Amino acid sequence: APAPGGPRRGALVVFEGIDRCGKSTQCSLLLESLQRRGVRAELWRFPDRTTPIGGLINEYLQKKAALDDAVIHLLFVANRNEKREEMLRLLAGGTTLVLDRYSYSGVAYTAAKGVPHLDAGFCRAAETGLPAADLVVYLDLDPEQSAARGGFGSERYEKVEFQKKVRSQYGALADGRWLRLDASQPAEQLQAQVAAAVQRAVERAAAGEPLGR
Ligand code: DGP
Ligand code: NA
Ligand code: NA
Repeated sequence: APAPGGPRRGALVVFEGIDRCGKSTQCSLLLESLQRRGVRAELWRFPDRTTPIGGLINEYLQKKAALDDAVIHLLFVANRNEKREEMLRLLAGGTTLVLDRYSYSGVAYTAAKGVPHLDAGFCRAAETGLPAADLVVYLDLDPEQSAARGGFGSERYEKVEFQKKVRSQYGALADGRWLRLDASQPAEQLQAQVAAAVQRAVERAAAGEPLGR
């Protein structure tokens, strides 16, 4: 339970899915609805391309830099860890964090490459120490459909064949905190389901359910 009179912790809500599944739209809609209801909340995205490490990741994703698969993976991990303390501080102070991608992208995208020494077990171990999501909203979409959406194809991983492998990796990650939604639904319909689940996660966090690792 929270300390008497102390702040009620915020919830860690993570959006995951293949490229162009509609995560960014749903994240923005959610942030607006939380703020309208007076819930203190921030929206972050990973990778955070604004840090020096994020700059390297950006060059890799834009195919301006070639990097070894282990090296780029560990840069993504480092990019999450460089925000770790700030995440913990905000959550403890009562701010709900909405993340557009997080550790689950790390596991799904790197394991999808099929490099033997970078399997899902290795990727999961690399995330140890980061706070676990209270709720993962997984927006499930057929890669053929995401490919038909605007902008698909410009960055490194945006190829239908690879996205199919990412989707199957995501399929193996689901646990009790995972809400799978059909991302082919209209955005408003999807948002209603997201908002209901997030409301429950925010209430559980405020009631003192401990943050996982
Ligand atoms: P965006 O979400 O549009 O900023 O794109 C980020 C891209 O990077 C997307 O294709 C998913 C991928 N990605 C995110 N995190 C990781 C990670 O930890 N490892 C790998 N290999 N790829 C990641
Ligand atoms: Na992308
Ligand atoms: Na995105």
